[in-house]
Amino acid sequence: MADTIDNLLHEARRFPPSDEFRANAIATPDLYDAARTDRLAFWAKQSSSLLHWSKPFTQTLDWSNPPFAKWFADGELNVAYNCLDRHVLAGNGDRVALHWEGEPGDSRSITYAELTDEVKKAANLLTALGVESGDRVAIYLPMIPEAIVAMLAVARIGAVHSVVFGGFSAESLRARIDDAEAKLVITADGGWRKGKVAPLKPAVDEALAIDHGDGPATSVEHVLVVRRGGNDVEWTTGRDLWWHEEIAQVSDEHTAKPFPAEHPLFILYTSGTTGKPKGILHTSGGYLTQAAFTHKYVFDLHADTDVYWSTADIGWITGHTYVVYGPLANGATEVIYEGTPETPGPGRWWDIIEKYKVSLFYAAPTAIRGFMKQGRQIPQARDLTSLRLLGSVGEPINPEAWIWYREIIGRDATPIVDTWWQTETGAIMVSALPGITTLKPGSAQVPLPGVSVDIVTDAGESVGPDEGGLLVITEPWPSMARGIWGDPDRFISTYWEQFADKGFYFAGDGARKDKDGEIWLLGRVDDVMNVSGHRLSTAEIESALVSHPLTAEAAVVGASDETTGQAVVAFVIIKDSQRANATSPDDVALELRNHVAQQIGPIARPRQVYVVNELPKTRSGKIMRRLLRDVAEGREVGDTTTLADTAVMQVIATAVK
Ligand code: 6R9
Repeated sequence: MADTIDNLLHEARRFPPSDEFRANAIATPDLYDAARTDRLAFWAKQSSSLLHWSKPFTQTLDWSNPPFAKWFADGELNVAYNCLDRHVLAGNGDRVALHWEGEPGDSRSITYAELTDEVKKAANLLTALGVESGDRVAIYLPMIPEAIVAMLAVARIGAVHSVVFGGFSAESLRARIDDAEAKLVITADGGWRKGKVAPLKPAVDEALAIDHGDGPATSVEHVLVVRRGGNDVEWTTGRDLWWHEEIAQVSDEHTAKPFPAEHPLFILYTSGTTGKPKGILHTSGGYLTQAAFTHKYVFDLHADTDVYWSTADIGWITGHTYVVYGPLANGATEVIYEGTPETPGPGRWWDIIEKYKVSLFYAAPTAIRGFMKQGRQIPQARDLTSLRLLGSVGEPINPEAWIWYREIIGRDATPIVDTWWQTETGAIMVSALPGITTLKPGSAQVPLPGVSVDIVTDAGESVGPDEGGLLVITEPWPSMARGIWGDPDRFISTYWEQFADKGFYFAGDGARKDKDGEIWLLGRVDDVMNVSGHRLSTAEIESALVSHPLTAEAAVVGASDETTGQAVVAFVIIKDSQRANATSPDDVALELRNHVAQQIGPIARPRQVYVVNELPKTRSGKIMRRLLRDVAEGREVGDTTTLADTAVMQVIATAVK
């Protein structure tokens, strides 16, 4: 099936690096040469030069028990020490680590020396609460500095964190607590979202009270509560503790003890489309190596001058690798922001960039398309000239959104890195390197040095230029998942069985190679549509829809159809500035159906185009097409627990009727 995914996109715009950017770029072409010559030696060198090893490793990769890799296994390090103490010892204690911006407008700048002290205190507190190396700690916090302090304190004592998106339901939180048998939950009374306090502690109380018939007993011994929202909370004496009261009683002296490279660092649950969430397990040395390497080279980090901002929530893998571990391992100065992009008004992100003079900015396509919907006047009213590089992650970025991002946010000058990776890969795998790669809007482009990616047929054969197939990773990489918590068989069956004979990792994404052999992501394989025997990708049709002046954002699904097997059904959001030109939904539908047919071919012409105000998205901004398929096929809408806003489906279902 893979080799019949039609390849239909014709995007010819090219953006070579400017001479100025190239001259100062951190990445140099010899990285590719070095990695090609000896991949393991390349990673060994990166690891020893980017990290502090308390006990240096002598072995790079142990692949004797695939797919369970061990990287740098005889080495020892402390992850938190690498992110904190060593920068202070190197004389950078006064450098700002975090510029934190609260949603109501309060802010705090925290230096590396201060952050190190905070984490030392928190580490002492965790130890005092009986948390030991290997124990699991659930973190359910808003985007406040304590979230980062908590993660690093857990890492510092060799415990394992499981961060759950603030705002996930009590039921989802409980499932994750139970699966990991967490001993401690760190939460807040509430956090600011959309101008009000969204309570968190009540959800923890509710989660811990759930009784599945065997009594409400849980593994949780304590709930540590940060005061943020100021909302009233109920209190279970003996179990619940205020963070600020406890932290005031512990010492800020703490020596970080080294742990073996393969010591578990965190579990992060990915929902997947079906079944119970998978607790993806990451360990220490390999993960931190690739986090630091990719953060430095993909974002062209000049740690002493850049101000970096990834807008990702810590509940997402992007928040782990590119808010916490990568930037802090590299001694970067970064911005973190508590709230939503449109609070108190639609320009909030641009205000933050202006305020902190952000130079490196990393966001999701869903946000970019949201800003396209609102119009360019909003960012153009701010001074964004500090920006010198933009990144994208989470979904394919449509070429039109890419161009808008570059022109309106990047003053038609900054490189854009479109970074493909997954919770399971731990760090970026496919991306341009700024200063080297000539950029192609809509393509994630090339595997990073030391990373081996291919696009293959169902039989695992490499596809030729201009052909589509399945994205696989053909060699182990340092930050790869080490398993699914408590379920090694599921790890094998989900990712490694498809191409067991070849030993490839199956990512679950469709992709194609262009004439230059560069990679274009086409969407999840589960979402591929089959229309009269032609396999059509979601990404291509959505990009065609977004290339029409009326459209800000689009989602397409395949709905069962008596004549064609499946038919394309599209859901589109109209740009605010085009509302006046889109008063008749029938005219809009006709216009967009014809546009797709003309851009791609008659086979891709949507059977229906529905104009909607919102699309169902996960908290990391991915469109949940499964739910739209339910609507398109007139079914009861399925499990919506991982939606950012559960009310959205109601509105869409009504709009469609
Ligand atoms: C980092 C992250 C992983 C899935 C992945 C793919 C999609 C992520 C992408 C992209 C096209 C990109 N994805 N980045 N698709 N271009 N640059 O998103 O992790 O939440 O685990 O999702 O996201 O489908 O397989 P995660």
